[in-house]
Amino acid sequence: MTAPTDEQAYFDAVLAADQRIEPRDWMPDAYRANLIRQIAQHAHSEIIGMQPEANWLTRAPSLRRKAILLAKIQDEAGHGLYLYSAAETLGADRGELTEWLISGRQKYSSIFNYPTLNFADVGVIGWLVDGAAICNQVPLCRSSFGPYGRAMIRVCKEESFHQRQGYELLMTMMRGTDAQRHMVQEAVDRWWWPALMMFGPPDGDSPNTERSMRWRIKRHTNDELRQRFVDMSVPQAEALGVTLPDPELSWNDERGSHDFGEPDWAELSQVIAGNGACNAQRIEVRRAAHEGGAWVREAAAAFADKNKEMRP
Ligand code: FAQ
Repeated sequence: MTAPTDEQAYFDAVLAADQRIEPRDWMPDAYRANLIRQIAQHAHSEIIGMQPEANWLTRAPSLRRKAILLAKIQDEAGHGLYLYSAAETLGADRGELTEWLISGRQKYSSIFNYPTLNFADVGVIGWLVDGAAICNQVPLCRSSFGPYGRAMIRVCKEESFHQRQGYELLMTMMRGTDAQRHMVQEAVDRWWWPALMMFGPPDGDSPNTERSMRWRIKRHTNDELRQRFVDMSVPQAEALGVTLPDPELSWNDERGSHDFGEPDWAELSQVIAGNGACNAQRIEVRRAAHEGGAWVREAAAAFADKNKEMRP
């Protein structure tokens, strides 16, 4: 492709050809700001998302379950780091992003503001929360911004393992006692609707979707992905032997998809606004970890300075 002299025209041509914008390419300020917004929110979600499952690390019922859970939580930390790195290629400052998370200026996913009340929650988070994350993130592998799309490829591979470990845990519990089956069903009842809310508000109330799709950052609308997730989850629930807590859920032959009930959008707004069950606790834990880690950052900076001085 010959590069047009006009930078905007070149940017438009790259998007029209479904190619990638790279960090050194010219890009509109609003494209850059929108990417930083989404990538930072995504990174914060991965980091805050470690907390609900970490609640069960010390009480995992076997060494095997503990090792799996530990590996999964460590993966989430890694995802956060790839994503902060991707945001840095756009000129964002990682320290500033963390400050913005802690001060409430930037958001993170609503889903991580719900409590994990029993061990089946670990399985249900893997199955439904990581399942929803995969559904949302596989199309992001084709995001127009190179570093984001490439980070997503690796993240999605790891999310697949997370989803499977959750499903396998639930299968095991469903083959167990009545009490275990009850725990699984009770956890599904609590997580189903919040999982549907992960895809964001309905399309009519989603201010960012139109522009993000035009810029090929997002490839599908919130409602399209929510529908895909419902269609994917119904047969999985049947195979598991659990009931999804939606009396309106039914197959629609004409549409070739499931009809389903309306999530409680007022609840989503409340959780996003900081009023969910665990918002305050999640931010407090993150703040304490950040402050507790100050000495590591200082030591790393001092070490880097020392190395610079010693270089010939
Ligand atoms: N929670 O105009 P839209 C994971 C905000 S997966 C909180 O539709 P957009 C893996 C939105 O930011 C979870 N806020 O926005 C894991 C916007 O506010 P703003 C993270 C939400 O960007 C699993 C406003 O509402 N995944 O962590 C939510 O076009 C297990 C209006 O919304 C990602 O972040 C919500 N649910 O679409 C980790 C994926 N929904 O910024 C540990 C990448 C919307 O204008 C354990 N992100 N908002 O002030 C995306 O795909 C998109 O950003 C959406 C939202 C789909 C989340």
